[in-house]
Amino acid sequence: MTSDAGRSRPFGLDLTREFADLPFDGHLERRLSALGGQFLDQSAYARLIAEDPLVYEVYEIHLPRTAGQLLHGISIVHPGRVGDEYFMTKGHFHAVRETAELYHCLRGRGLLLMENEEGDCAAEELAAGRVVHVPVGWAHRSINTHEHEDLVTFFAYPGHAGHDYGTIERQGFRKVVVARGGRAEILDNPRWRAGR
Ligand code: PAN
Ligand code: ZN
Repeated sequence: MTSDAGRSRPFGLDLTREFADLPFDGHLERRLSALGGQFLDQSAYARLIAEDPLVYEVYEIHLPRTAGQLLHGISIVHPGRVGDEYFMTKGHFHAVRETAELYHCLRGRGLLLMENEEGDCAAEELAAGRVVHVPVGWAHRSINTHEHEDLVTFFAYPGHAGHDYGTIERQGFRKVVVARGGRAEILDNPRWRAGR
């Protein structure tokens, strides 16, 4: 593993190559069991949990988690569904709300679902070449709406942002994205409740 100090020298990454061959410092895998309570169809979740499929992976560059740094890496959401609902990331607010993030979609198709604490919601399309700006104060979750291809994004955010997963774990997002007649539809989340 490369030390943080090693990353004080300039470096470049060729993101057209296989990510497993690139000099990332960390690799995180999240299986379905890490997303308990987030999917609407609890019986579909219970059926799938026996095999506990890999839902998404994150490759990271390790840098100091301090203001001024730009943390970055690659997120890969695999294709799949729980009932009608597409595979997605846990989603989070940044612990320091006044920190933004950029996502650049490299491959695949999906949505970046966002909401803020005032109750505004947004969903921006992710497709190769698209960049999405997550403003300060907006929670974000990436969702793979393709039937069989990975959704691959490059992300970058401030070093001191931190992650607040608890708020979303408790209350979910206000919107859900489901497959309806072969298309992705954004619906109100019937299970959403403020401060749950
Ligand atoms: C991304 C996300 C990554 C995985 O690096 O952390 O896509 O999603 P979860 O963190 O919600 O599991 C990011 O937004 N960092 O701030
Ligand atoms: Zn983030």
